[in-house]
Amino acid sequence: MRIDIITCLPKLLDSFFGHSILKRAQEKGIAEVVVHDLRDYTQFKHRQVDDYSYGGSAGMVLMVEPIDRCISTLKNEREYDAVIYMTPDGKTFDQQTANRFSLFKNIIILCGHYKGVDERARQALITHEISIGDYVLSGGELAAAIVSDALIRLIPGVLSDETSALTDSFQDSLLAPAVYTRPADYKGMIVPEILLSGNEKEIEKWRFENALQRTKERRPDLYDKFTRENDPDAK
Ligand code: 6GU
Repeated sequence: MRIDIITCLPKLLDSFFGHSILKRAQEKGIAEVVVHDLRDYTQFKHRQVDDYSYGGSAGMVLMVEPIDRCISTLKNEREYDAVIYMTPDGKTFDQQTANRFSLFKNIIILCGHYKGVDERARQALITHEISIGDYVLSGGELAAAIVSDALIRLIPGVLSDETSALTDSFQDSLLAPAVYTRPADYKGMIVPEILLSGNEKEIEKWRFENALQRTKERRPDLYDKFTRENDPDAK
């Protein structure tokens, strides 16, 4: 997968993609993240990429022209499956969307800033508008990093234990069960005995029940959805 990220703050993203799983995925050639500075695509002096909003509402708006030039340059180089704009008024990102997007070969992610981007850039160039939740960030960079991380870790070969992405919270609409490591007794807090038993079938059963219980307590909305979808008498 290749992800091209367009931003006015490229330095904000460099360190994030230069570390851990994301760095290794890039070294293995499984994923490639290329960060583009929107200011390289403007024809205005002082590398200006934003301007006052027509009609006079507060805040600066990213201009359509440099965005168009940057996206057009990329599209001339290869085909893209999606051009995603990170915006708080987009569709809320979730694991299902991550699964779907992780199958894409090439994507562009445009980071908004200030008061957003000129509406014409959204209409003419963007295929998907994505938010990461109901709160406002000062820019789309962190959101783009979050979406990229969620996609890249799903690509086969990125995680060393390939099954581990399948057992994530949300992957089967339940939260993940509790996990423990050594020591088995820490200050009197003991690991559930079944996990030390070596009985794989019983352990699997314990994990499922733990996941179910946790989901019921922490996310009743997910729990209700899960029980509805898995109730043989329903529908
Ligand atoms: Cl994608 N961008 C910004 N600026 N704020 C957000 C967001 C995105 N998602 C939630 N809040």
